[in-house]
Amino acid sequence: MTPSENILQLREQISRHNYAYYVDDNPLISDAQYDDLYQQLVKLEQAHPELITSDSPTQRVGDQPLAGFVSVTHAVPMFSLSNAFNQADLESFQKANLKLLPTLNTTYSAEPKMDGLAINLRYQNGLLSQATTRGDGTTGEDVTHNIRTINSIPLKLNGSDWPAVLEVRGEVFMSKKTFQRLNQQQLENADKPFANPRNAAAGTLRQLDPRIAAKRQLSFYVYGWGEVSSEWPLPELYSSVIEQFKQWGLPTNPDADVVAGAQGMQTYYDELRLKRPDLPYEIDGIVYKLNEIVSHKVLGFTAKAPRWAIARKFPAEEVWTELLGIEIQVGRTGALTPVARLKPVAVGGVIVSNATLHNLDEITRKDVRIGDTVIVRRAGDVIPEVVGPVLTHRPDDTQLFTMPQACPECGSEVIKEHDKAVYRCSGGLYCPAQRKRALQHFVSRKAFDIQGLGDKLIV
Ligand code: I6G
Repeated sequence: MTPSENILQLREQISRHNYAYYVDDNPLISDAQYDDLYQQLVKLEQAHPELITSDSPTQRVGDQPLAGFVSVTHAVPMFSLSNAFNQADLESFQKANLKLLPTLNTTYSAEPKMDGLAINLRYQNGLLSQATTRGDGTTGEDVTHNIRTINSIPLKLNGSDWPAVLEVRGEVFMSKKTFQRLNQQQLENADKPFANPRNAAAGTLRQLDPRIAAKRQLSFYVYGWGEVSSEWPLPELYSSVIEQFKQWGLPTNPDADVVAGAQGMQTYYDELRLKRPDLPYEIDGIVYKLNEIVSHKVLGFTAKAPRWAIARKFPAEEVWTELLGIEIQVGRTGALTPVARLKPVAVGGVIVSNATLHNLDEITRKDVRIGDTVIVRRAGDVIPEVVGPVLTHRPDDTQLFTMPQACPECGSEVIKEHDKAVYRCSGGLYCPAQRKRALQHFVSRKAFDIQGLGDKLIV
């Protein structure tokens, strides 16, 4: 075998094993065997640098950080989706489409809506040439350097029957497992943990240095397309397009399905809601698309979204836990905020042990007592909140909460503002908590933006 043939064979083997490992979650060889293949390739390429091409697995991670991000105008705009919040919304969606197209075949593809970021991947002659964020739908940012580090995204498509220009779209996300590992590392390095996997994925794509993205291990599922050169005979069904993408080596969501009518959509929803806590990734709903592509052409788009697709959102995840206590936080202006100390509980992909209770009026209105079993909710990026007590589980020995008369930080008198729900420490800058918060505010980006004087130094 010539070195050139050997190199091609090793690349092909490595990308096959990448797919088995990162997409199928079913490695066919040991890590040591994989490393061995990779090192063979590295050595051969070192001996024959003229044979290195950008689609080689050794070229995923560039070694130079970018100076900045470049804006890219999408060849075909990236739309968003209309939302449905209940079954009635889905029935209206179907009815409206039937009105526009009475012969409509109401078979839908159904797939989990990943809680990540939409990305456009452009392949030219089968090679990944550019990756762009959605941005405002018209213009995004070039994040090719980071996207190339995602091992499940092929740098070169399988086969040769792809169109010369093929843009695919999908979601970049971070699995729950990777997110937990990353946050553990953040804490060990005294860095701030990410609030949820979506923020972690967004923060990773925003890195200028691809070596950081490579360590963070993002994932990707394809769900659509943008510009495609005309020689490709687009299949008749959306599900067949996705199957074709899979054949070309692109990762597709294994939990996707094809369902019949509004009833089929409901059944898929019920089943996925039950599976949701055990899925390896966070989702915030389900996307349904008419499976017959001819109907996409007839129905077209509103100003913002396709008429042939809809996202059914899940209600915010709610869990029960114990309210261990209520502590007081003193803010920059002296306002006292009651904070619930909770028995740690997983909700919306993060462990929650504190939740704001806003103010005394809220606590009274919700009738929340220390010792209660409480319902905690977290919707998307929102700070966790206590929805209310589970009255059927209220023990006999719960304690009512009262606002302190003296500031817990400095002992100064607490004053209730007339006609307002706010209680305030009267200590001003004598109060160490107010001093600290005032200094944090002074140096923050919103105020004087003093670099290098972060929260860690202000104690
Ligand atoms: O944001 C999205 C998530 C999932 C999508 C989407 C999707 O399909 C499974 N599909 C389209 C067509 C769009 N956004 C615009």
